[in-house]
Amino acid sequence: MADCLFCRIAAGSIPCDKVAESEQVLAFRDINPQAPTHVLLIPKRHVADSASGLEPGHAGLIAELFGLAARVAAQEGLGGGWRLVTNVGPDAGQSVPHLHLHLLGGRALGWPPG
Ligand code: DGP
Repeated sequence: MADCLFCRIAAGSIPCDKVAESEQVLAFRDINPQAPTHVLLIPKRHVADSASGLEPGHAGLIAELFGLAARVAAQEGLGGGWRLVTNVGPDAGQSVPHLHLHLLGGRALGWPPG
């Protein structure tokens, strides 16, 4: 989608600090990090605005998102643990309507998140 920020990052027309990629997924550092490691994982193609738009046909993509998250966590040395978050809608604070996971780690994250 031409007017979607993360589509433009995936296309390379807006720069990002890339940490990894797989066939369908791009991982890059969040511009406003909430932890020492804060990486966003996005499908390169705009399949849904959020997790609420996912369908059974996206199973392979979802596995790839989680698989790349685990690879990045290992790459970042997060042996002590890490967290994946996906915000859906305004009450969750979602600001970019392109499905994405936040990978957070590098400090004690606390639970519940607040
Ligand atoms: P969410 O609030 O769940 O929609 O998360 C969107 C995240 O995207 C937020 O943590 C900040 C990040 N972000 C917004 N604009 C940019 C950008 O231009 N580059 C990068 N790397 N991250 C961005």
